[in-house]
Amino acid sequence: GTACAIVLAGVAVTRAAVADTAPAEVPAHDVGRAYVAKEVMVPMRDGVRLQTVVVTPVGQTGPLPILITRTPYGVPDQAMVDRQDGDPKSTLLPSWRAFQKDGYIMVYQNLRGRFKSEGQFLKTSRYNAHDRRQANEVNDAWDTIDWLVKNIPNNNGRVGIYGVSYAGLTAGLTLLHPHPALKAISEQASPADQWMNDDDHHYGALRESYTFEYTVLVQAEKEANTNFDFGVRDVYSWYLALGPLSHINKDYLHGKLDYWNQVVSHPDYDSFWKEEAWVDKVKTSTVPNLNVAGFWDQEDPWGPWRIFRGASQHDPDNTNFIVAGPWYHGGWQRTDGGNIGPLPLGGHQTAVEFREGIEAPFFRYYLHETGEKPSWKAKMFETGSNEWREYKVWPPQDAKTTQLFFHADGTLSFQAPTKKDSGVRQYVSDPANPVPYRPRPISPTYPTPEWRTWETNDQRFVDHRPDVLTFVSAPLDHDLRVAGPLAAHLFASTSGKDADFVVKLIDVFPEEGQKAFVAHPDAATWADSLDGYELPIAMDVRRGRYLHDYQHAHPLVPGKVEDWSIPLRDHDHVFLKGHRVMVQVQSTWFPLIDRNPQTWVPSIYQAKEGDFQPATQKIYATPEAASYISLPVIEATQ
Ligand code: PG9
Repeated sequence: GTACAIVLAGVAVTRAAVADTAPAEVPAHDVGRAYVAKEVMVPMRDGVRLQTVVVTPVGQTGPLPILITRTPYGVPDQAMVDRQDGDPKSTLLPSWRAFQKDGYIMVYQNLRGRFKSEGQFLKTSRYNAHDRRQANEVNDAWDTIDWLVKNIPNNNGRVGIYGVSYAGLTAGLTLLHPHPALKAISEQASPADQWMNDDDHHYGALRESYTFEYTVLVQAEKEANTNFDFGVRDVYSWYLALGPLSHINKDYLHGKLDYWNQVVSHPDYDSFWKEEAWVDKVKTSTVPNLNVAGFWDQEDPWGPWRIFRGASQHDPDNTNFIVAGPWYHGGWQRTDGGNIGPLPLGGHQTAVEFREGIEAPFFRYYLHETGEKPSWKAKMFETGSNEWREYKVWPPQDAKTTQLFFHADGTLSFQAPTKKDSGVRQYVSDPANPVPYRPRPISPTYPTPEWRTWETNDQRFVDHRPDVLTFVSAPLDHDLRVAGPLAAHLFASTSGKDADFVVKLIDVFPEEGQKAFVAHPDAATWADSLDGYELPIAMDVRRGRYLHDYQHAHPLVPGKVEDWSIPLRDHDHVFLKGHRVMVQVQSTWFPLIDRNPQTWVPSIYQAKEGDFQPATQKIYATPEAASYISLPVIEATQ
């Protein structure tokens, strides 16, 4: 971004031109039609006016549908400029390119309180159906649609909303009270419940680096996206030197950023977070919705599945769909999807295939009323096999829940431990030396690209650490196809009174030696080879104080063996024959997740330096306490 230093409570921060989440550009030669962009201030019911850019194709002949994106990050430059055929300065947002053949009036709007939009930025998904004057994103979308269909000439009265992440959230929220002209939405990577999963917490464990850096991004300045300037190349060392989490306000923010204050004053799943959890109100499919999820989404991997499941409870007309693929957060809108991190995808351009073959036809059907309705409920790009798969129901009914057991000798197998190989493995977790969540130096969340693909990082960077337990299977003698929700069940104890357990399910690529260079001709150097690569397929964390009750934290009983159920979300992946399955277990994941003091404190956000103490963690692999991963396995059909 453009470096424009401002001062936030005594700290230098730099201003980024566009948030990481802004769509990427496509090359100028892809520009087809010419468009005219016009900025209007659209009035909301409370008088607040929102900065809105209306982009109309030049030479529009008949009425066209309207397709809206509502964002807190500023309207991207590409949407703001008039463009002409062949103008080398013109660029088009990737999905607009897929849409242009059909033709739409494209609308980009800044949310209230961001950039030139008036009012207060909400940073909340609260919605009270009984308060018709409440300022919220549901009503703002309603008022915007109402104004556009009445005021934009030559529209066909059919409106869609789509977008990624925050823009996905504003699309998803319309499900709660859709305007009659709203005929289709595509919620893409929307968060659903900021305490339970997605951006800010996972089951109550705080996503420290993300939540802090994101709050600065959107709340430090109204007309900019702000990147906190750490002054060091490796933010791991910055967060470690910071000490207890309370030092963020004490030393840097000084209570100036609302959202951060709310996060640290509501550690438990109290009414503050329950009211944020708008997805609990989604129980029926009110508007046709194409939910989109990335299997390696580092921000909102969970929301789309929850929204899809909520609307699936009552979907008599079959208008609620989900698409998922091998994508980082928003990757389906930014890239061609030919790879995810170092992983090639069988020659597919998964993101282009999504935009042209799924997203554009979806809006074509509902907004232009031509073409085909999706014949599937769920469509996944399955990794491993590298094939698109269609499902009439999700999760697939033919998946058989299969247990992959831990063994005391560090192996994993489909056989449960017996008395003979029964045992316990242990490690000491020290909050003073936490396990990095990705290889150091760790860059800031925004605006560097490394954050986007960290969930595909080779896990060999930690599997030798004494505080990371590794379990690994023998090479598979057949393909292991897994489609549906995964979970870990750890039987574990701690010597402390609180603890975190992180579980990673990993696909270990075979060692092919020199052959690797023949098999992967693109691998230019030794380091590029996928030989022995430890690719994470599913990862998550649970925090002990919320093991039995999300609303009230309770201490763990030192030494007591508990069943830690750790949901690992929905996936569709084939562990290929010859690959091995690995599980890693650890108790820190820093600074992605804040450090658990491992002693009892009423709120971790008020813990003192001395409260952070090492603890011994034990993982059981015995007949009575058999830790395992639960896999939805689909047997090969001959
Ligand atoms: N993950 C971001 C976000 C969405 C919604 C709320 C808060 C943050 C984003 O990429 O927009």
